Amino acid sequence: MEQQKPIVIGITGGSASGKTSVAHEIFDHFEATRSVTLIAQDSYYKHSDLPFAQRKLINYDHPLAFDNDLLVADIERLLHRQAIEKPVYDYTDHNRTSDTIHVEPTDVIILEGILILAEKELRELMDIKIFVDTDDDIRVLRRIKRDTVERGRSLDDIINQYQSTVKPMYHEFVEPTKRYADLIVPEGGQNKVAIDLLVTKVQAILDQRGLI
Ligand code: UZR
Ligand code: MG
Repeated sequence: MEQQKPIVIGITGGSASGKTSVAHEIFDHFEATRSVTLIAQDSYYKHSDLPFAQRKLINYDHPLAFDNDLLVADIERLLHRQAIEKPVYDYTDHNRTSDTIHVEPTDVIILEGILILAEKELRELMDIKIFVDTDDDIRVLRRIKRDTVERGRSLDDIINQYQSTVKPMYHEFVEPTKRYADLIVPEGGQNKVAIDLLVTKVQAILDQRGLI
């Protein structure tokens, strides 16, 4: 019998909105019982040959910063039950590394990133589209905490980036994609009711497709 189409869940929202947390909550729920893959659009930032000082200045919040062609191709491969070599991005170096991670096809594919709904081709591959909506002040505070600890940034760098690209690009490109979402989830990973509803819906689609 031909295998049923895997389910693709898209999770977007501004930087530090809680996308990754929502994605992990769903991942953790299904991991024990079936195959799940988590793909971050961040892994698909374009490779750059520019020197570090110039790479630092790239606008990483613009749709053109991503290699969306490769991302679409990889999701399509997974949908055809073929394995992919997922790129690995290094935030401290502002570049893609030469490593890749081998990813086998799975029944559930969770795709998360700031601009996944900005791309029509990507939207069309998703069964459920979620926008995580968290106030700007909360996001900037989270971003300061995260980027100093996890991404090797100084407070000055974070503030400069926020003012020069993160905030304007959020309003120009990210926030307008809310219109494409099936569901708007306030406050990300803390929202247990929304996560329960999502998990139930994902399960219903899996059952419907006979992916049990
Ligand atoms: P999330 N980003 C960097 O700061 N440096 C890079 O080399 C690549 C990306 C940031 C990017 C964006 N922007 O706001 C954020 N800037 O990573 C997206 N400036 O990641 O959604 O996890 O916050
Ligand atoms: Mg994230």
